[in-house]
Amino acid sequence: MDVRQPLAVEAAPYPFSFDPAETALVVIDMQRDFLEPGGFGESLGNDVGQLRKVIGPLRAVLAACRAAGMTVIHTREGHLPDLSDCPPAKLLRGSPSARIGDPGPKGRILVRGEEGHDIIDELRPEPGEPVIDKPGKGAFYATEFGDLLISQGVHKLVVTGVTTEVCVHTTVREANDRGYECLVLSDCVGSYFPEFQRAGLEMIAAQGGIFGWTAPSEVFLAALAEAPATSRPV
Ligand code: C5J
Repeated sequence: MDVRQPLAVEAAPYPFSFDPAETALVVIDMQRDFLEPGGFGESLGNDVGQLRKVIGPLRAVLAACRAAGMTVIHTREGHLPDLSDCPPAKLLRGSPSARIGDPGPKGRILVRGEEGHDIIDELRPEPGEPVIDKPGKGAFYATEFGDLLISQGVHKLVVTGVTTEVCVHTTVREANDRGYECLVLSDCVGSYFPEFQRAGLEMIAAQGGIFGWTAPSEVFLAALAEAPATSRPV
């Protein structure tokens, strides 16, 4: 008989319970293209410095989840070098200073294999941690993410990364529709726009948790620290 008790995080709109053995930490798009000058984020006119405050808290969460033996999955938004997986509607949208596929200081903008497309050094995946390359904003669309969650026996997600109102929201909404319960860590997700950060977090937990829960990382870390050694996967 399994006598493990789930852990509880003091979250909004009410406590989020989880078993670390069946929960994945998802780190969304912490790529140079979004966080460093000369990439996709800056080409759209954004102040990329806004996202850097996420790095410190997310490093602490990543370390704790790894130590607890939780599944850790990273994602990267980007396209094949021939851009065959980039719909014209995305490629031609707006009037950025540089478009997807154009050359930039860190290689071609938002193209797989380029320096700018990769995850920042501070949050580099460890060997064995899956990295999902996605052409869209959501992690499920046109990727192996859904199958991976099923094969790993994952039922709940702790979601982090950038940006709150775009790829984080899209992924959490996709996950919610597929039956996953998602906790979004409020200081481990970031937006270029402070007002979108606030509203984006409020939307998730509004209406009784319409598509998820939110909590600061320190509260999640406190709950994870309660995990008995025996409940940790090896
Ligand atoms: C955007 C993302 N904002 N990772 N991508 O285009 O949120």
